[in-house]
Amino acid sequence: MAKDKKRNSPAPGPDPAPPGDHARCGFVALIGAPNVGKSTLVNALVGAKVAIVTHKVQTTRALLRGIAIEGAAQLVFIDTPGIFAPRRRLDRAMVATAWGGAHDADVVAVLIDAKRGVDTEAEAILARLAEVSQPKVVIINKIDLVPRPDLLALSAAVNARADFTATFMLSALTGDGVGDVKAWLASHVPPGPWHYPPDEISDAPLRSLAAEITREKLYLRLHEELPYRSTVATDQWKELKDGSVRIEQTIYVERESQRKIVLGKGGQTIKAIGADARREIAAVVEAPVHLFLFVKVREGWADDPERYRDMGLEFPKE
Ligand SMILES: Nc1nc2c(ncn2[C@@H]2O[C@H](COP(=O)(O)OP(=O)(O)OP(=O)(O)O)[C@@H](O)[C@H]2O)c(=O)[nH]1
Ligand SMILES: [Mg+2]
Repeated sequence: MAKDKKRNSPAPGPDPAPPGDHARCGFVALIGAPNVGKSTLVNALVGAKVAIVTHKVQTTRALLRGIAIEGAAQLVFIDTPGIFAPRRRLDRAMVATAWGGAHDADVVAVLIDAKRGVDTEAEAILARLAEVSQPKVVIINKIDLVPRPDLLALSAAVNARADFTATFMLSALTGDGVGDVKAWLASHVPPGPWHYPPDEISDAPLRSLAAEITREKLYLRLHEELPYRSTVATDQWKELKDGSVRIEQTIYVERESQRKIVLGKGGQTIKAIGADARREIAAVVEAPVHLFLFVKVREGWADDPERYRDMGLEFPKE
């Protein structure tokens, strides 16, 4: 299954039950401040890695759908970029995209980081929820990091600020409580036929996932501003006769000095990024992968409409 198609479930096991007359299907947007664990939760709900995760803020840049089946319901989770006070054009595009994702969903799930509580960013998001007309639930994530009694106070504080149909407390990392929210959503999304084939787990083509995986490795290896000054595109995806896949990707940076850092001394950094990415992409496509990474300086890529198309973002006029 090395083809650059949408990704199907790698999990063995019986096919999900055919939905029949009781089928339900709904879009659930996960919104919240950067780093609260939206992508980790989407992966936990889907049961496979469809979205990249890092310890850094602003990892997710565009909407991504992760698809799960729960009983007769197909749940389409929309992972969104973190919402914060945007400054640069790319920041504005990401935040506008996140709110757009919320407005297109049947249910909006607002994530709060249990450790951070209602900080300035959470406060700003909660204040804007009155504009969201869909049913809203709040998910307090990272409960593995705080004592239980603190959670009740946080739940009360959050519910005092917005009108939520339900409150969940979970750990996307350990999986504790993830099943409960999935079951609740399965019985609350609208009745109707499934939108996707039963075995589909993501709407993203493999070439986008592969670019995201490389970007994740870049975020993990590079520090400070550099990850935010770079983007990754898959330029070539070729299946070879021997069953392996040849992939060429370009990492765009804004300046020559940044290109030097991405390459590292004697090319060490790019080599390490490439090795990490290749391993993970090969596991996803279930075939040997030859990954070729190029680093290009494109001054002002963050103001170039074409890069936004690559990333799946609308290009903000200013
Ligand atoms: N301890 C703990 N860490 C978590 C949990 N969920 C997520 N994390 C960590 O929080 C960090 C951010 O996770 P992400 O899933 O990338 O967060 P996000 O909300 O998608 O972030 P952006 O895409 O930047 O908006 C990562 O280091 C995760 O491992 C959790 O339940 N417990
Ligand atoms: Mg994310």
